[in-house]
Amino acid sequence: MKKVGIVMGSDSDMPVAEKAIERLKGFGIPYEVHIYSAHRTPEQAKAFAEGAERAGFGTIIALAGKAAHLAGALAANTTLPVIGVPVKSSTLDGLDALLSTVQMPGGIPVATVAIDGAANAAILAAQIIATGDGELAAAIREDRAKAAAEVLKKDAALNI
Ligand code: RP5
Repeated sequence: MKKVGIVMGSDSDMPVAEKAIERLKGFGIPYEVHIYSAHRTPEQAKAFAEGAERAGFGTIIALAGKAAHLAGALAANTTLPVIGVPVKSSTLDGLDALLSTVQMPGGIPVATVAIDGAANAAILAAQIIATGDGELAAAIREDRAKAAAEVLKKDAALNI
């Protein structure tokens, strides 16, 4: 199975990254976690993106806060799908990171999830990997069915 690369701009992004890691573990998807910054270690970020396909990655999740250019910088150097997670780590409540991540110029897309939306990023990554893996696709369907059943259980328990 193809791996998912989780790249964060700083170790301070780890609490958010953990939500993605938990989901990928739940689906049994292999992953690697790295700290490469678009600004502090631009060469290493570029090298990772350039080598990612050859290294067996199927998609990359990039988490960054503040002037969050990491997802875009990785996307500029690979044709693998890149999922951007804007991290709420600034005085602007993550809106800065959201806009920095989502407003990509034409031709270099980044699939941007919600602020701190690392769990959804992992699910989207799983869905991308699952396009070539029927067993994983079934596991994702099962996961959704379980989540739906939980909602319906809560509905049935309403007593107002
Ligand atoms: C970004 O700046 C990182 O992704 C992080 O979210 C934010 C703050 O980084 P630190 O100053 O905590 O290292 O590049």
